[in-house]
Amino acid sequence: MFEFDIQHRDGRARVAQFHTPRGTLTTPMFMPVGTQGTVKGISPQELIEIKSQMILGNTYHLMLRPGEELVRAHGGLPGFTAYPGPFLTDSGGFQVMSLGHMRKITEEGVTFKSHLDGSMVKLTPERSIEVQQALGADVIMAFDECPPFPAEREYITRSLERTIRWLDRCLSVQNNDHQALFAIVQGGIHEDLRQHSLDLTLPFNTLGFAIGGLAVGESKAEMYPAVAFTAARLPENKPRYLMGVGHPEDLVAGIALGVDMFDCVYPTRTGRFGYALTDDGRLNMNSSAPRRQLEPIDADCDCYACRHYTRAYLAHLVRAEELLAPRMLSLHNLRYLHRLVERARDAIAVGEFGQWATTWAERYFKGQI
Ligand code: PRF
Ligand code: ZN
Repeated sequence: MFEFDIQHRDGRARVAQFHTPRGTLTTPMFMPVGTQGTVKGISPQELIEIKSQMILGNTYHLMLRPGEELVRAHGGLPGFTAYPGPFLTDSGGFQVMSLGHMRKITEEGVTFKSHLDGSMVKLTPERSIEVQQALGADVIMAFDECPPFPAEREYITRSLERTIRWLDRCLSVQNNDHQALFAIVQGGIHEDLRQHSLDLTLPFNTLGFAIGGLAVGESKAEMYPAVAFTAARLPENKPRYLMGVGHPEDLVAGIALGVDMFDCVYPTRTGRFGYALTDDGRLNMNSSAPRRQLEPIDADCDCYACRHYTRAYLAHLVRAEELLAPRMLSLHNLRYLHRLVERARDAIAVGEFGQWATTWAERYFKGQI
């Protein structure tokens, strides 16, 4: 049910078709984040229109509210959300770390105080998979621990070793063939710890592998080498997913290093804050310049906002705090990242990825204020 067919290669970058039960995905791809069972402000119809492929859901949020059984009663996330395409759910471990209070991590799992009602909740590898089975995503993630940054080497080591034992427990309860479980490589920014995690993770031979533990506060100069090291050692014929990344430049850098899948709240979050992504950098719609500009955010963009509205109108909506502003900026920003990976794929297909990436980056960073 899951196949990963590489169609083009250019350096370490590749274009592939990832076949899943709910459809075939073309990678490299950017996956919009729909934590609460909705990509904030964007309808499923709009997601289809901007050519989103796979949507992210979250174990932690959905098990606490509305509860995974309600989602199961709708036939899983596609029925619940009315987005008919493929989904991926994260296992909850990362969100417990960033949102749960008074968490206690033991070999058994993580106990934490719900950020919603303060009740004590337990999440174990087995429970995470059970919830993800109820949510019904096509790709589900192993229950891991993502240590904070910075963390002691000893802590990262003990944590990644426990993550492997948790992976083993996840696989022992993941018994259906319509959900692919991806393992997550940890190890922080240390090459030897990444290697240690790889040595323990790769033998499980899961249908895909994620690079976790990055974009948690380290610099990009620390993150990129860790991505390069890890991606180069993951199997060639399986999808590679860089979790929680990223910004436009991270997508371009990650694709160059052989990453196939990305997700991040950045396009929707920065859109809600009034920023629009363009090839000339990030445009602040709260600033004075766009208020008089009669052109679209991006003349090359085919999103609804760029086809219908001027920068001046959108800047007006932002200033007036109208609901349409965060919606249209989120829509545009998502489409920008989808177009960015589409352009990267086209460049890879004709063997011009390096040149395209350099040209793109020069313009993007020249435009940054
Ligand atoms: N593990 C999981 N989810 C994640 C991460 C991780 O390490 C990250 C790291 N940036 C984002 N989301 N399970
Ligand atoms: Zn647009």
